[in-house]
Amino acid sequence: MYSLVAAPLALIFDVDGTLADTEAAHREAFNEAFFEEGLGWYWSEELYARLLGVSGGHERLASYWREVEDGPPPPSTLRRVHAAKTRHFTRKVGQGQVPLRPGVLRLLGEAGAAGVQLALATTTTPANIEALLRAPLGPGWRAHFAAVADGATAPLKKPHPQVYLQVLESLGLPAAACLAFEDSANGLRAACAAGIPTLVTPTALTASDDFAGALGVWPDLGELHLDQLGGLASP
Ligand code: XBP
Ligand code: MG
Repeated sequence: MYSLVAAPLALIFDVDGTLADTEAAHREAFNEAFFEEGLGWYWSEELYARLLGVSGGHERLASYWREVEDGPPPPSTLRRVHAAKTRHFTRKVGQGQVPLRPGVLRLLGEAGAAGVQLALATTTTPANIEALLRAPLGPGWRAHFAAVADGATAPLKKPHPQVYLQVLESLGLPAAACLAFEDSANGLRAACAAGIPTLVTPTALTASDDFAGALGVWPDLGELHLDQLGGLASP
């Protein structure tokens, strides 16, 4: 059964992997925190691609700890290691090391000019969002977004739909009037569970994910313009 998606009233963007290809910087930051803590761990690209199946850096750490250590992960250690990792990540990203992906800044501008609302729905921390968006959007980046739901507002991480449900409530819009952008299977499942039509732009780390249920899978947003978003066939 296919129905056409009307021109969306709001665009809801995932952050990591969608607005910017940040996971390489996250992985480096995790490894720098592990070295600092003397944990003797090192997450290779291959291992990290598997660990990304767990959304949320804190949850990812706990899951890996249970995999490789005896006994449950000490909460205070998890908090300390994740805080160290966030310091390393925000330093890297704050130096402008991670640019927005192709087409993102243009699409944000087109939406703003057309009065289409913008929102963020992410499992990452507020500090990471701030560090990532200050460089391309300036210190007033938050004003571009009508709603932001993140790891601080939504303890239940993707594929749970909590961040998307929070954004829909803040926007006061029905799911079908919005369009979500994601990079991963967990993110797609979260947006679909909230009933939101979703476009996927995978990264190298998520290219082999299962994107069943997506409106479409694009390499990036470089060729996609706002006026093309209405009329997409939804599954
Ligand atoms: C992707 C995630 C995040 C990042 C790490 O978030 O799962 O956990 O991998 O960031 P998104 P934190 O929903 O934006 O794709 O360590 O801050 O969680
Ligand atoms: Mg993502």
